[in-house]
Amino acid sequence: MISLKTLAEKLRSEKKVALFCHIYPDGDTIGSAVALGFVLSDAGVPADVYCPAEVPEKYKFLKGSESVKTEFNRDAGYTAYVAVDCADVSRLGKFGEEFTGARVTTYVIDHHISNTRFADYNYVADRAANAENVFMLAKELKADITPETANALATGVVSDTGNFKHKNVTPDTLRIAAELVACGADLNNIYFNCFSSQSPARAKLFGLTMEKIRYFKDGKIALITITRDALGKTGAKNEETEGFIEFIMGIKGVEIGISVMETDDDVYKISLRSVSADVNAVARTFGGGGHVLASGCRICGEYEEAVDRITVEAGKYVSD
Ligand SMILES: [Mn+2]
Repeated sequence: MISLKTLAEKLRSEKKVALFCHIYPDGDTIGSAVALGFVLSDAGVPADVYCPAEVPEKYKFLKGSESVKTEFNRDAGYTAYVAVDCADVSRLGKFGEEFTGARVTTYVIDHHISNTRFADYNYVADRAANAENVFMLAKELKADITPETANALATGVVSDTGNFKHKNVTPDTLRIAAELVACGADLNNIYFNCFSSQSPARAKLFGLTMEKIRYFKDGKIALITITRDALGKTGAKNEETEGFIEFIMGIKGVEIGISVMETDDDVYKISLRSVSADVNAVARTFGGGGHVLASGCRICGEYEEAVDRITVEAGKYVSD
């Protein structure tokens, strides 16, 4: 693990940098990477942002998101690769091999406690959003925080804190948010784009999904299932299910929320949320991880079997 100061010094000495977002891109990985691109450019180091998937519709309002690339250009003369908001190399998706086999210096800038430190230089600080780490780095680099940079960073903070309502919010989160607003971040616009604005297809999928909530452990565990069939029927995209799991956490008595998304035949992407239980530990049992109150993993197998395995494991962490 390196200090912020060392990270800033090392990055400043690079000639050109490739920044990588994670699979199933969220507002924090996109916002952090786009902002870091602006910050590094301001510090005299040109940077390109790569994402293993298209930038989700809801983040396209961000200036800089239009330049995010999905196909890697190895001949661009990069001297360094930086993974942004990625807890482990699998989060890089199709760029994983390029990153691990890199002949250039690799860096990790992340905020997940489960981070595996898979780069040459790793900066991992347990802040609510990785965008906060990028903000601290920008200050260390004495880079100009333009309204564009502030909006990208604030999007990271807003999206990883559920608009400042998750338990991960600290006084520092709010102090950083205040500075971002002072630099021109428009929180109202960010909230609308990240949380409020939705397609009719998403609204329909929401209805179908919530109609079939399943309960375990006397209602202490609530589980939703997002099938490919429902996605197909409604026309909603996988990424549009963001926020579904937060909704079930509002159900009285629920301590752990589980979302089971069918991504392939007998392959399920599991997301976990909790009021206080350590769902990072639950996810780790299945080779995943994340944060204490929000984590995820993947389970392969038949649907009922996958549900059984995850609910039995999560059941060990609910109150008696
Ligand atoms: Mn994040």
